[in-house]
Amino acid sequence: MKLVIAIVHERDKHKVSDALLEAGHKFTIVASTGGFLRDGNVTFLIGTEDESVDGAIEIVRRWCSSREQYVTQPMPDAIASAGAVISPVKVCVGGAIIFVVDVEKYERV
Ligand code: 2BA
Ligand code: 2BA
Repeated sequence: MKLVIAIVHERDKHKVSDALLEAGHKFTIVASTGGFLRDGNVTFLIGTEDESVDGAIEIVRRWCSSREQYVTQPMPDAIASAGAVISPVKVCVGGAIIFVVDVEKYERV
């Protein structure tokens, strides 16, 4: 068994969860926050048999779109207090970030 951890943009949450449900996956959605942009995102935890991992990833891939965003990077305090001006930088966010990890034990008690 594997645990698929998928970090998805808030805007794609409903499309991904509807498609996962339709395909019969069991999953949990956790509200999360990107460390860099500090925007809300959601983390899907999908516990699934090995042979269904690719199907789950394909669903996430299909329903998550990448987008470009301009951000002003957080500045270290010392630089900010010196009055430095920084210009926004363009970052590409998503589609989705996916990790797959082995599940040592799965129990429903
Ligand atoms: P954030 O940390 O808010 O990052 C949003 C986007 O900003 C990233 O998009 C990336 O394009 C850029 N970015 C992030 N950290 C950066 C840095 N130190 N320097 C320059 N640019 C940076 P994605 O890579 O698509 O990531 C989307 C979200 O997925 C991230 O939101 C974070 O919540 C999560 N994530 C990405 N990589 C991760 C990792 N290795 N471990 C855990 N979470 C991760
Ligand atoms: P929910 O997803 O809200 O599911 C509540 C209950 O509905 C489940 O109880 C199960 O009896 C049923 N259920 C869920 N998905 C189903 C599906 N695709 N087809 C048929 N019945 C389904 P539990 O199995 O005790 O799960 C309780 C909660 O634990 C779930 O809440 C979910 O948040 C999490 N969970 C369960 N299995 C998971 C897995 N494989 N991966 C990640 N999270 C899981």
